[in-house]
Amino acid sequence: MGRANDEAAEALHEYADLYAMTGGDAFRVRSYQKAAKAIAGHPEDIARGDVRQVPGVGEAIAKKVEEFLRRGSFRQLDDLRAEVPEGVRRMTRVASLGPKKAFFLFQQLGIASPEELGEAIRQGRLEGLRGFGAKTEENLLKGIEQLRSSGERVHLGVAMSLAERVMASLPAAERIAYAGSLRRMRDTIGDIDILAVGPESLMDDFKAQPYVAEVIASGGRKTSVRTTQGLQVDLRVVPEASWGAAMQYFTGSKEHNVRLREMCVKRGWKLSEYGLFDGDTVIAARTEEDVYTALGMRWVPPPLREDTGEVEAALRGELPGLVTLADLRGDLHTHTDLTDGVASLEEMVAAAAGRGYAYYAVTDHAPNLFMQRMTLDKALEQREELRRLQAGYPGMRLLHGTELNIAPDGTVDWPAEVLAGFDVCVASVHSHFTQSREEMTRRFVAACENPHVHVIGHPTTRKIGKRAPVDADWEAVFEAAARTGTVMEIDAYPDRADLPADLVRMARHHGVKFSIDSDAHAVGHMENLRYGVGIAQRAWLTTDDVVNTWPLDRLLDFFGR
Ligand code: DGT
Ligand code: CA
Ligand code: CA
Ligand code: ZN
Repeated sequence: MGRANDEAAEALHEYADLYAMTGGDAFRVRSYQKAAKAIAGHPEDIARGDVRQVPGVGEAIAKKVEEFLRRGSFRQLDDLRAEVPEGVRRMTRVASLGPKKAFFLFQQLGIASPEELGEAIRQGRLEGLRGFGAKTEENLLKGIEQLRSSGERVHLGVAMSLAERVMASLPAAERIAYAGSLRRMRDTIGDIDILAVGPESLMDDFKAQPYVAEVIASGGRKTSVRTTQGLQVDLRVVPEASWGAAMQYFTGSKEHNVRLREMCVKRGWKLSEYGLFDGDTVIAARTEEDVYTALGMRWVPPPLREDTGEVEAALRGELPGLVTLADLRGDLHTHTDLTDGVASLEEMVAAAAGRGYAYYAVTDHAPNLFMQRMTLDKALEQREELRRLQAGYPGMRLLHGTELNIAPDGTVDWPAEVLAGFDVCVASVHSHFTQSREEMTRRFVAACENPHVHVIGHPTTRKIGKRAPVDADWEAVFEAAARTGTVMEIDAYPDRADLPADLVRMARHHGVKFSIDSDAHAVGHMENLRYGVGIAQRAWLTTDDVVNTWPLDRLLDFFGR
């Protein structure tokens, strides 16, 4: 996927938001959003081809995109940006405040940022305003606090594409890699840490890149910049001879490094970014493996380096054999343009085959997500089409599934006899996010107890920086999942990252099994599985824990429970 696609899609999404905010027609808002998704998911670089070939992109949108490709913006976007202050746009990131309401508050009361909104609520200035009752105000205050505490961190997907762009932009480097929280695959990233071996000119190359908005600090060994997206990137140039020690040090975590340093102190050694030393003698520095081996332990995979037992396990030689991307044999949660995906069934299936899957489930939305206009007839037609396609893919089993909606009372869209016709039923919460903990727990437990529900999709429903996780007694939910053999999903979409690693670990202690799914709405989204594998690794999962690493027979047996 070309970067131009992502940037144009981002601009169209922004335009759709601003357009919706300022009272634009909902139908057109949806068509901008659809076009943005289609462009982001389009396999060819639009900067080289014709954007009109992307499905869902008509003449009017194509013109905007072409102007964007020429000069990084388009006139209508400039106009709306001028009309809506930056702080008002940030207000739309407050959970439960839609774009229309945000603009309404700006026009009616002059409220122009999330901070001002919090202040206005506390001063009672919203009282009596239509659509802003006490419960709404309480939810808004929660959303504002959540936005504040999530600070400037970005999700892993944003940070990873930027890091890959930075590394590709410095061809003079003999060696270059990312370290820090990104290498540990945390779900949010504070800043990007890049290490390189290379000539002195590397720093100047770096500072001259188009993605650099501001140079924060620069010296011979380290340069920090702020990018046009607002993210900080630290580039460190290190000597080849201490590459391994530098990678070890700057990968962190701080807590993991503290534990290693304590071990060194006991032996009278010193561990730094330059190496492991006994006095002036270098014991290890060139590779990370050398450093860990010298300390009497196995090399620790970066996602485990959080001081949550990995140091002890590495010393005993008992680190888990972590699940890897190559272990995944299929995907159990994907969409097509029958509902809100942007690619056709044929395209998605062909892409899955291209990835070498042994099985692939199509799980479009079910009728209770009304916007998607799904019907049983459409689902059954899709099943027929899938059966026809099957003949062309002897090496890959196509599974017909659905993504059901878990209603507030824990029931799902279709009666048992309809559900029984699907190979895979994923069930997810898509509404009523603010139920009490007791209600939400009962809701999930009921979904687990439904014998036709195989997988709970994106269980916490959080969207990083946008929507808080739902409140549930997760111990009770996981206990029910383990008891009923219901799989908990690790939704690999990086703005979801759901379940997060800490809850995966908790669930694993209850004996829960997991599926790592892309939740792809476009061909390009299938790539996101690597982020799901990152979560699984951070939670110490092995192939035995992850059902979509299993052969199909074992998987279907498990579903048949
Ligand atoms: P972030 O950026 O907040 O997502 O998290 P990290 O882990 O990338 O943290 P960062 O960028 O401050 O530092 C990168 C790594 O460098 C960190 O994980 C460990 C190492 N490091 C940085 N400063 C220190 C320090 O003062 N002591 C120790 N032991 N390690 C440090
Ligand atoms: Ca960092
Ligand atoms: Ca840093
Ligand atoms: Zn969903």
